[in-house]
Amino acid sequence: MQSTSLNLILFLTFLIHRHLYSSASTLPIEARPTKSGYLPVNATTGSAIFYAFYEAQFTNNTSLSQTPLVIWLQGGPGCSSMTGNFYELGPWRLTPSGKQNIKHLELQPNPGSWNRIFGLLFLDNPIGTGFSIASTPEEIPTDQEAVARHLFIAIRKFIALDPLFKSRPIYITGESYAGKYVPSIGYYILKRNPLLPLSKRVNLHGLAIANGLTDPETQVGIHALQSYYLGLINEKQKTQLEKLQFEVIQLTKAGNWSDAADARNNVFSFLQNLTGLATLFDFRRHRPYDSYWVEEFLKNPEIKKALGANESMVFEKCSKVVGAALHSDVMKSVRFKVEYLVKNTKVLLFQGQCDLRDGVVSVESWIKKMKWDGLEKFLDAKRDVWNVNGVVAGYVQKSDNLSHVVVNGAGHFVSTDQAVNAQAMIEDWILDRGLFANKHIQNLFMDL
Ligand SMILES: *[C@@H]1O[C@H](CO)[C@@H](O)[C@H](O)[C@H]1NC(C)=O
Ligand SMILES: *[C@@H]1O[C@H](CO)[C@@H](O)[C@H](O)[C@H]1NC(C)=O
Ligand SMILES: *[C@@H]1O[C@H](CO)[C@@H](O)[C@H](O)[C@H]1NC(C)=O
Ligand SMILES: *[C@@H]1O[C@H](CO)[C@@H](O)[C@H](O)[C@H]1NC(C)=O
Ligand SMILES: *[C@@H]1O[C@H](CO)[C@@H](O)[C@H](O)[C@H]1NC(C)=O
Ligand SMILES: *[C@@H]1O[C@H](CO)[C@@H](O)[C@H](O)[C@H]1NC(C)=O
Ligand SMILES: CC(=O)N[C@H]1CO[C@H](CO)[C@@H](O)[C@@H]1O
Repeated sequence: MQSTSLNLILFLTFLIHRHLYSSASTLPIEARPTKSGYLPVNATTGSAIFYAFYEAQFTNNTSLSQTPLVIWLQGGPGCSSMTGNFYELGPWRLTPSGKQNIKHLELQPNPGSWNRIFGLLFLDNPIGTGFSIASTPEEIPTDQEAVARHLFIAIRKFIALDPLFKSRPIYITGESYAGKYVPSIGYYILKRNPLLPLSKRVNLHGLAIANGLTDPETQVGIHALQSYYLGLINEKQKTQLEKLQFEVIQLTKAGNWSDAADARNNVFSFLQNLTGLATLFDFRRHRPYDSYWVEEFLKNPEIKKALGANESMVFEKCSKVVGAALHSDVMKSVRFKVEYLVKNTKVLLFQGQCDLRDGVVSVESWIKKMKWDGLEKFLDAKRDVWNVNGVVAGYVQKSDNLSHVVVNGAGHFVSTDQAVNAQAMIEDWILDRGLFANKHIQNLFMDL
């Protein structure tokens, strides 16, 4: 498999200020996906979801037919999962290096890749995003039901690619705006499965959301307080920000969806202006996240060819067209879907601690509002200190099917900041190990 000392230089050299490429090479064999290409979602129109799949690096004696499959969905709305792939949790990460303004992009093995012991599937979702094809702009989903319908078709098409995929447990994960997508596809699968013959069901085993936007009306209410207690704004500014937040909530309650989404952007714009931070995605950063490199990398025709992507497509990290199609969806809540899911499958909510957009306080604000029998028990559960290799990595709170993890030393892009810890978390959660072990079973053994 991958040698950790391997360090491939792609000679994607260009002048940083003028964006001129000097030369380009193709994707090395080692870094190519196991499978990649298109999953058609509409035979009539030709719209299709682009995918890149990386098989598990180690499967030990577990047969491949039992090795979990993890699906990753980027947020946005309209941002490509290739950011997750090449900047966060994929097996090969782009790393800019070099002196002065001549930069090389290097692909380096990611020690925190999520495909160490699981198959890992990146989907560019919805159509129109990344390398995915929307035959007409009108076909791009404008709500979560349409997003889920396409994803369901794509996932089933993917499973059909290999007879070994059918029995593998599937975990659907994602970040940020995928706090909408993940519950929506999970809900859709659980509602559809019983109507289908066994052979056509999606073998869903769990859902995980990183720094997610799920219940926006609740989540938008916390920014003033969070920033105030971090010392980023004073009391007068807190009051001003609270007023803007209240406007978003009023517009949402009135069902004025588009204006509500604009008003939410205004909250961030105001907070940005007050704090002067490089990015609200991580209050510690002196520069924004470098995910821009992914876009440069994927503009290269040879790389597109190696990935099985349509070579004539111009890759954009985030699609404005998709963003616009889902603009009126932004403030709509999918909390009710999580309430349903947590009764029927396991759910993990995790956040990097330093995110000011969809961080810890933001997610906890809607967890508290869940209509769920297990909520009281969850809120009362012990919050464990979570160690990785003897160092505090964060905190884990778990009760029944719901797990909540705070990842220390991370912003919005958790795996970019804490790759190895995020890998430890996802592996333990999927395999019910460590702090994610079923507690009452553990106690049972201790009594013996
Ligand atoms: C495929 O596209 C056609 C034409 O736009 C539409 O009528 C049909 O509902 C679409 N099917 C799916 C599954 O989205
Ligand atoms: C796989 O199974 C064989 C036979 O049971 C055993 O000898 C070997 O140590 C196992 N390998 C791993 C990596 O678990
Ligand atoms: C939506 O809110 C705006 C104010 O931001 C207002 O001008 C507009 O009339 C509202 N639209 C509807 C349909 O209520
Ligand atoms: C933030 O500052 C920019 C640039 O000065 C300005 O255009 C924008 O209106 C400001 N946003 C808010 C909400 O004040
Ligand atoms: C690739 O994309 C272009 C432009 O979007 C489109 O015209 C063409 O049909 C696509 N080719 C294939 C093979 O899908
Ligand atoms: C947790 O999910 C399982 C399915 O994985 C379900 O059978 C169980 O009832 C759920 N537990 C609770 C307390 O809702
Ligand atoms: C699922 C599992 O137990 N995977 C193990 C397979 O083997 C590698 C390398 O020995 C271990 O690191 C994994 O934990």
